[in-house]
Amino acid sequence: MKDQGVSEICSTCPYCGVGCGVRLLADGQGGLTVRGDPEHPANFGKLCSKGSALGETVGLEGRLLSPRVHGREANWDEALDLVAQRFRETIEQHGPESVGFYVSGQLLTEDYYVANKLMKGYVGAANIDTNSRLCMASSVAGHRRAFGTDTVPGTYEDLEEADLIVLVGSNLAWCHPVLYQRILAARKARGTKLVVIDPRRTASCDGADMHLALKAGTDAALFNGLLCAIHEAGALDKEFLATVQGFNEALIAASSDRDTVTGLSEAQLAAFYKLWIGTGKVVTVYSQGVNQSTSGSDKVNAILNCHLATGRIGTPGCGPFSITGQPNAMGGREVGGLANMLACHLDIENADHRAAVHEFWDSPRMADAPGLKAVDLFRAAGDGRIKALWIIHTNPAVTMPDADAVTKAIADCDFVVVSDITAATDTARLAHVLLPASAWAEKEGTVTNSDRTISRQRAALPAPGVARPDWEILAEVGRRMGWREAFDYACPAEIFREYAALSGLAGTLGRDFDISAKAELSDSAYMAMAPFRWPASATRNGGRFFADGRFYHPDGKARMLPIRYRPPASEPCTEFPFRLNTGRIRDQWHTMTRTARSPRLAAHLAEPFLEIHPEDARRLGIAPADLVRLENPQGKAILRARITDAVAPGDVFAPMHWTGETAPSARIDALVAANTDPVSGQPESKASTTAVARFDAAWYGYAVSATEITPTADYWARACTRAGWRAELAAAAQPEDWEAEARALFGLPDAPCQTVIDARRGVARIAFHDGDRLIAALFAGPEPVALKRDFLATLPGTEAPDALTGQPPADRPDPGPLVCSCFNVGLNTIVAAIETQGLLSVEQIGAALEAGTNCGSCRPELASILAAAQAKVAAE
Ligand SMILES: Nc1nc2c(c(=O)[nH]1)N[C@H]1C(S)=C(S)[C@@H](COP(=O)(O)OP(=O)(O)OC[C@H]3O[C@@H](n4cnc5c(=O)[nH]c(N)nc54)[C@H](O)[C@@H]3O)O[C@H]1N2
Ligand SMILES: Nc1nc2c(c(=O)[nH]1)N[C@H]1C(S)=C(S)[C@@H](COP(=O)(O)OP(=O)(O)OC[C@H]3O[C@@H](n4cnc5c(=O)[nH]c(N)nc54)[C@H](O)[C@@H]3O)O[C@H]1N2
Ligand code: SF4
Ligand SMILES: [Mo]
Repeated sequence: MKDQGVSEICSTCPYCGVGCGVRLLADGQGGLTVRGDPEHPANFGKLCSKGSALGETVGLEGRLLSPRVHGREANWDEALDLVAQRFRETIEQHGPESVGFYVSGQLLTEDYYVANKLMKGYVGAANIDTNSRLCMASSVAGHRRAFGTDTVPGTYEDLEEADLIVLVGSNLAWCHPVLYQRILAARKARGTKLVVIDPRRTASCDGADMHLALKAGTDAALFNGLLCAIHEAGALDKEFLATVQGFNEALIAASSDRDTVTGLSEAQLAAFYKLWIGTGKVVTVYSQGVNQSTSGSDKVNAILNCHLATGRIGTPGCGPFSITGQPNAMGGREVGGLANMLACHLDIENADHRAAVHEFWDSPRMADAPGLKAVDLFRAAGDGRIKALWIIHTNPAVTMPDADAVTKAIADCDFVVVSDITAATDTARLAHVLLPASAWAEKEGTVTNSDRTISRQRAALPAPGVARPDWEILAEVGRRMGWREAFDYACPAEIFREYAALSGLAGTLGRDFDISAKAELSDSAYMAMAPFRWPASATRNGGRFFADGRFYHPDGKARMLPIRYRPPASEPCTEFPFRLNTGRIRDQWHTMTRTARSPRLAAHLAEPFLEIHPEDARRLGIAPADLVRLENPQGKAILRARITDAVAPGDVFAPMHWTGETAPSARIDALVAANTDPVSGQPESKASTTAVARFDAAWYGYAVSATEITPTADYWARACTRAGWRAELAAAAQPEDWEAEARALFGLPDAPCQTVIDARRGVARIAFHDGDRLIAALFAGPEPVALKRDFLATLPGTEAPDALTGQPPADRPDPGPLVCSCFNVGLNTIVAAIETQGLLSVEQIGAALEAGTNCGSCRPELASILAAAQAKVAAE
């Protein structure tokens, strides 16, 4: 859709499930300006740090620009014919169950629709699963058990109309920043109370009234305790309970659980229960701390039980709110991306549903049973049951639990196809055939965000090389496998119409996902389609669900489930005493293939780390900036220690983002056990166990360079900077020749260099120049090297005559680690301004330095920097 006068294009951010609207302006030379869409109902013009930096990530370096077959460049016909032929032959010889697709909640709905149709209707098996299995599957299972349908009842407005918001296992401040800012704004206006339930203190706690640091995995016991307290307080909604089955059984089960397993004090529990029960308008938001658990579905139902028992569902400011992670996680659930669902909320186990879809597609076959879920799909690839696997828009060699085993399974599989936009990912490296996809801002389609709003993604840039949209690649293969008519789509609008028509059929079968009002949309109306919330049918238009007491089980009633707390699958023991929690950081997206290309996003946290409690660190002899080694039966890792009481003693936390490309020893999923929830099949990504020890490095190094650094040390982590690259290094043995080490590191066999080397003490500083410009420098020593890192990172490409001192000149103070990525403001600058200008609030910091005044993603951190500075003053 073009804005009048200006050639801005309205689209949707490709990152999180908030689904912010963006306005795109191409400069005609491959560049793109991105701003928030003031009219989009998800964000009304706001963007977070990742959304604001989108323009920095659309460059073509690293892009996969042409198909590759066995590592060599190929044309589309050759690559597609090979894929179609190998899949067809495998099916002929070994049956439809011998092939699989592993897809992604980042695919557009149209891509997903074609993939699902190809597998379930034409291959005739259901071995298509998605990374949403690692993300939303427990919420899907919980919703289906309680409501008879996988539906989020509420809308984003509820976050503004609630009087209490409870974040359970959600670091909303970093993972859904625009929603967190919407909550903080409402809080300012109406005093909304905010409670965070998370074993770890996170940025989301900075704005909260209460942080319940429960013991990992005990959420079900906590919400069982709440259900009992609701009952005891006489706070049940008896009228609403007439539309709910299973209350007594749920209460009996809850009463036999003990909320003391949460490790929270009686006073904390009582205060939380009182607040929840005493506040009419409550929204309970939950995310991966709930879903990624072997009791994830039960945690979800324990939460839903409390909302059903009080009738707090589907009315303004009320309801459980499973917040989706990926931009189209919700769309994927709607369109049947999971191995145990059909499209449009139709059930694969239901013979009538299967028959209806079969007839609608007029397809030769139809899957008649659920397929393999992600963890089992890769196990089957590893043991030869799956002989041809197509991985689309996801990087499982990094993000699946037991990632080393998954990497081996992909490597061992007879035939692996990967569709990606990035040439070198840990998964792409294992493919027999690589297919170049068009990226965000180069293609057309739709996505559904966390509150059921369907928005268009639109193209503003031409696709580079011969890249093609994912739906088109899938349709090409479908046609080449012999199903010409079924996959003869000319454009995404055609796919969308077919999907909308199928949803109408689902509507007649009594399902809620019905967008049949869009089934006759013209191509131009599809191109201009404004965001809308489903349902969109002749009888229903948007709105909330379930306040009317109408649910989607055959009897029309909801279900409360009897839930009993179960601990995580692996309990800490003598050998593996630590509980390993994992998750996200503010400025990186998953395996960093896009966000790591933005220097300002990379500057926020430039290195993988392990949060560990000060007592544990002391006991293990781990000092600040030391490296730590993790080891468990699945794998090993080396990360930087970050000693903090944000985690409980015995717990450690590591981010999920680093990969073979960015920090090979920090692929944390190598240590995550592949234990899954028995109902949802979702892996327990947040509760493995591990041993932790200090990593005894013989030397530590820091390197900066104008060109890409490719280290080989035992530990390394690299990030891009405005001036080139930076890297942290460490190894168990000293190099024999420091200068040779540095030359290999930078790929500079002949460049002139300055050196300060004391081989006996193990100290080396080496700088390479090209004329009078510094091109690379290495600083190494036997201890973690104390340097002005952020300053040094700016030096490549400049004269920097004193680079080897490692110190900035007096007139150029070191800004310190980046806090505000929009205005490039570092920690030291902020602390200095607080101290010298006597700043007293986040607003005053903004007025003085601009920090926090654009996207707001760093406001929680500014608040904690301010609090720390004030505490320091108070102590002085
Ligand atoms: N910056 C950024 N934002 C993102 C993403 C990203 O990669 N980067 N990814 C997107 C995606 S796909 C997703 S799914 C979402 C995820 O969004 P979130 O779920 O908010 O993010 P996580 O950091 O994975 O986990 C949330 C919290 O769960 C806590 N937790 C661990 N165990 C437990 C437990 O037993 N109980 C409770 N109550 N809490 C526990 C962790 O300490 C962590 O702080 O983020 C989306 N947004
Ligand atoms: N330990 C641990 N592991 C986790 C989690 C956790 O909390 N802890 N969280 C899990 C969750 S919730 C999620 S959602 C997953 C996410 O994990 P993944 O989906 O595996 O991670 P991404 O980095 O998002 O992978 C997306 C890939 O698609 C490529 N790509 C980008 N755009 C396009 C496109 O338009 N078309 C195609 N074909 N490819 C494209 C990118 O280059 C990249 O390789 O990780 C899971 N793994
Ligand atoms: S909150 Fe940030 S990452 Fe999520 S959709 Fe909005 S701009 Fe994108
Ligand atoms: Mo996710």
